[in-house]
Amino acid sequence: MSAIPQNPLPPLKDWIHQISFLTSAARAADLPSLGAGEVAIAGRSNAGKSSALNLICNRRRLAFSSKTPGRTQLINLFTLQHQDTEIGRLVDLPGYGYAAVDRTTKARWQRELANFLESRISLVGLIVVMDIRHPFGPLDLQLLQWFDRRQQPIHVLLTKADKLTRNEQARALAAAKRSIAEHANSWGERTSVSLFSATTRIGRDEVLEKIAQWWQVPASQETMEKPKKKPGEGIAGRERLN
Ligand SMILES: Nc1nc2c(ncn2[C@@H]2O[C@H](COP(=O)(O)OP(=O)(O)OP(=O)(O)O)[C@@H](O)[C@H]2O)c(=O)[nH]1
Ligand SMILES: [Mg+2]
Repeated sequence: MSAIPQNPLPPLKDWIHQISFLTSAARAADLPSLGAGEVAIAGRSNAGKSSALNLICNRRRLAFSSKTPGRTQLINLFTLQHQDTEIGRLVDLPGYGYAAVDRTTKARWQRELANFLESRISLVGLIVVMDIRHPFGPLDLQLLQWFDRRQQPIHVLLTKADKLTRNEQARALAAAKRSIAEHANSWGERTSVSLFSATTRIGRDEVLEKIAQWWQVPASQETMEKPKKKPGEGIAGRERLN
């Protein structure tokens, strides 16, 4: 009996908009545990995480973005399915460093975040969203340390790049690369960085390439025609629902 040919996956950038909300939880322990590879999106409060997620997915209000810092206080899970298979998940994490919450709440959020980043089994990669004007603050570095135990890839988005001139953007990108190189013996080794703006849409293709790599799916027509997997890239053991 001949095998039934399976439909190939379309390039991710053409269908990631089909992603849908799965669930929210205040505590990592309350999230569904089994699932496809998860890419978490973390960053300081108000850095632009939800806006980045919306642009990545080409959706206006998948995640709520807001002028009020601290808006995202829950862990929000989004799922992308192709036919009956779950391909990947995106996780919008609560922002850290929001000044206007009391210390107990802040400590609780930080504990949840640390717990999630250190022990969430299905994570395959981390996107850290940083305001291009204030990247690599102490809390960002702390987050990168928490995640470092996993030895997994990280991509930094220097967002709100539209607030700077081209020259300033280039300087900020070079400075970010230097900050990463300073940690070449730990998380820096696995970290890439790019400019991003939810307003001008720059950087979308680059971050989609990363997500596609981490989910092990084709990113664009070009990557389908020219597979360019480097040795050691891609995450083994992606979990599937079925
Ligand atoms: N100019 C500009 N503004 C942006 C960009 N991304 C986000 N913003 C604005 O920054 C503010 C915060 O954006 P959010 O996407 O809600 O940020 P967040 O990190 O999800 O915030 P919390 O969930 O509160 O931690 C909003 O007013 C956005 O419109 C960008 O690329 N350029
Ligand atoms: Mg948010």
